[in-house]
Amino acid sequence: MDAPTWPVEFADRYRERGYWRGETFGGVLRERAAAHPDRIALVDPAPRRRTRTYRELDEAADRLAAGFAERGIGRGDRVVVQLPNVAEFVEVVFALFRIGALPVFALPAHRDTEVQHICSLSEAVAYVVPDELAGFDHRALASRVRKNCPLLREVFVLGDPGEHTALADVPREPSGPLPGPEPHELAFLQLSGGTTGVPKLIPRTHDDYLYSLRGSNEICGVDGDTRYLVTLPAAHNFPMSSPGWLGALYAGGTVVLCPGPEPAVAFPLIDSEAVTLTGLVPPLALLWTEAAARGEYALTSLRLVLVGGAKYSEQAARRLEPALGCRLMQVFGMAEGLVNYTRLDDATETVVATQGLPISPDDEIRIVDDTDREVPEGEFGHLLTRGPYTIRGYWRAPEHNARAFTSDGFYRTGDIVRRAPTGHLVVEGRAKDQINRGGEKIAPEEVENIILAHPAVHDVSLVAVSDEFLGERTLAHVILREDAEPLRPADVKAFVRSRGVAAYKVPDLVRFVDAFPQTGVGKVSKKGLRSAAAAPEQH
Ligand code: J2J
Repeated sequence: MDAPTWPVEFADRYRERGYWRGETFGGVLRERAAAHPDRIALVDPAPRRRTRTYRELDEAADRLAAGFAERGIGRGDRVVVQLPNVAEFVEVVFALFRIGALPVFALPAHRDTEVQHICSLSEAVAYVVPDELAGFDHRALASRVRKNCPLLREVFVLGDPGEHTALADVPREPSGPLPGPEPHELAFLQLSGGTTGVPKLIPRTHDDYLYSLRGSNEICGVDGDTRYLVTLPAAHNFPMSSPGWLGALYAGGTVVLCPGPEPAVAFPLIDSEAVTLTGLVPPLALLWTEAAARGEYALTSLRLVLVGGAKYSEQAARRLEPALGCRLMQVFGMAEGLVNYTRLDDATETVVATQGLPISPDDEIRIVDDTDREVPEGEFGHLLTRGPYTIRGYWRAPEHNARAFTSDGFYRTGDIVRRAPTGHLVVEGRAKDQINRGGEKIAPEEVENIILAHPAVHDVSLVAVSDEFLGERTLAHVILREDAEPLRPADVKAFVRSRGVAAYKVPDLVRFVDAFPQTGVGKVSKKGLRSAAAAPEQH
């Protein structure tokens, strides 16, 4: 088995209680297309405005599914999808859903290191990329990755294909119905933020993910009139499911694909497309709040903005509603499952100062000390959770699963939380070795391993330092080899960049030290490094 799943008594209960309804993504789209074929499902505004009705999206998914099947992509096969916020992203994903092939979601920012890892770990048979994005040639990246991944048979390119296959050339002849997946089977693999050297893959089923969408829609009031703006990268779990573009499509609403998250791009779209709902990470929420206060755009259609992915300061949260003229909802979620929202009828104090309540009455929450014993009510501790849409284990990672899950199936989130008197969760911090750079998650070990490959580097430790805008930035403490030529911070950053990783993983700051602070037991003290971090960077 590729990943642990829910024990049968849990699965039975989740079905009895109506959480798992036996639907699949392919089936849901088919039903919506039958119910309201001419309603607009997608608006892709750039470079020229294109729309897809539900019928068009349904047909496009069918045709592309037939073409993919003809190219040998079958049920259960993994296909790495790395596309920006465009209509084709949604079409490709639904085509794969129809076949029962599993999209594996890479972020557009990912480079050789990440894509190589994701393709190898998932044993992907195909990889879907844009030709170029933000001046970066994804075809060349695909060619390099293909050399190292013998199982990767196909590269499909949106745009000019170079040496690969154009997505537009995949045959689009309609075919008979494909057998398709069962609701309890995997729908896709999502990426974990990662706390170890390499990210893990998160296996999500049709049943469990569709429940999280239905629950999110109910909490956020998503219906057929919702116009959801995909501001963050569509591949990330937050804009996909909380309630996200999949939630909006589930409800028969309209999804507007935003080509960039900055106010200059998003605000005119909100006005011209009458956007009602979107989701932002805290740094973007800050930018939007400041930009909206300038009053250049009406933004009258906007009803609700969700903010999550990283800690949102209470002070910033208080300013959002008056500036944007809409409701704020905080969301504390994770691609592994559990998602918490403040509620539309919560008092302002609760909305600005807490990270909400779980979606489901069957989300089990435990707040425990270092020995897994529950802490007294209101005190903080480690958040453990299990429930009808929280995974029971990562994909093909038995050793990691033994650490990341309790023996009775609770996921160790790595987050430190407490319960407010209202019962809402408040995120106090983090026990996991991860840096949250404005919602973008960085596993220090992954970046440390890259820096260690530099011939002049003896040892390195990456820590978070607090930052007013991003919440956290990264600082690399580097010990050079005794015989090495001195390096500048810029050399270390350029080295990391040259190894091909997402730009957000390049250390913001680099400092050269002679030794790391040690803990009592002789391990590197990350806490010591953070408190020593106040000193300025050397040049
Ligand atoms: C503090 N930390 C938060 C918050 C996530 C909705 C929203 C976010 C994600 C997401 C998601 C936080 N305050 N409001 O998948 O569906 C940190 C926690 C958590 C980790 C998960 C969704 N919201 N976090 O961010 O898988 O540390 O999902 O465990 O990327 O982000 O990261 P990720």
